[in-house]
Amino acid sequence: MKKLSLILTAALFAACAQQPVAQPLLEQLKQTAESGRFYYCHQDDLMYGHSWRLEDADCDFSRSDVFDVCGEYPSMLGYDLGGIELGSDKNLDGNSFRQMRQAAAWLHDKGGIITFSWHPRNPLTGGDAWDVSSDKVVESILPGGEKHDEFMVWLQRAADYIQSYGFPLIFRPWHENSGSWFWWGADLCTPEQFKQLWIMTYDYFVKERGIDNLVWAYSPNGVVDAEKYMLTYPGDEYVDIMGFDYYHGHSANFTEGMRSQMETILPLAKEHGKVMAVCETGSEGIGNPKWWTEELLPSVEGFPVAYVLTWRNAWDRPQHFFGPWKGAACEQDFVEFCNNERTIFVK
Ligand code: BMA
Repeated sequence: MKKLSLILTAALFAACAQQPVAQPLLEQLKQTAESGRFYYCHQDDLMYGHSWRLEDADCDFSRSDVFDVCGEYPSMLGYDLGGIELGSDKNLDGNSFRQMRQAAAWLHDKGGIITFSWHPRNPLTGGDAWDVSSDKVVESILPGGEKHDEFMVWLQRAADYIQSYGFPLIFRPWHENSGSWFWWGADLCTPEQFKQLWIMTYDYFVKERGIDNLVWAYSPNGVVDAEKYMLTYPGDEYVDIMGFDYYHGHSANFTEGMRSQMETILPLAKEHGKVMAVCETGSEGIGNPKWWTEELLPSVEGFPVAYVLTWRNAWDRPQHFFGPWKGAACEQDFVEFCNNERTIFVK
């Protein structure tokens, strides 16, 4: 059983992306990674779980699939901004933006950390984030593009929401860009356009809006080639975390596949003075009941990673789960994972 210990140290002002308010969080992530431990993060935890979800009027956020199984909460929550760009009350998976903020504050008060991803709609076609029918989308939203002004309103809405949190957060925009399943993916824009998109986002948030509570995470998917990883890297000034997304099934052996990612990224993270993290992972439906201790833990063994995020437990798709839940075959194994000395949970 472990308690989350918050280690806040004096700020080290290196040449990196984070702003003063985010600095203690970044230091905490660095020190945690160096200590050999990592935060366990679960996407959409507290909002819903396998076969349950919050009602709109709910303001008690104590239910959690993770807690149901091990009696402790994930030390990190992953939430998604998808839908905020349109001014919606709920995100793309039906979570209320208000409740996400309340639940995040609830876990933050217990020492927890929040990380945001963003699956925004396609600003050119009107489709969703997965609409890759045009390779002109990124171009269209960059300065001078036909959708630039509209897209700046999307950024403004996302910035307003993030600003309403008032405590440090991890922001992981434009993720999995090494694949081509999102409109900002590898085959849909040039590396230069991708970097411009990132820098435009950063400049608007940080320089124009003065948002100083974000730690910025860069997270391509499944890249084992250092040159490819760096091809779309926006620059040290704009990134704090060098992470990656990698799922079970990407290669024949998950553990080896994960380790190859980190063998590529760790030297880069060291060279650039960044923190490494597993920004998204999981095995959909967790076929191996010992996945947590037989596959996930060995995959990060010996690597300094600040956190490991497993994706969501959909409440309406019984096989679409990546975390534990009461009754799942992996229940007991997850308790062992929770009790392992490396993992950090919140009581
Ligand atoms: C995907 C799936 C979708 C979901 C999306 C955004 O991986 O889980 O069902 O809508 O992420 O959260």
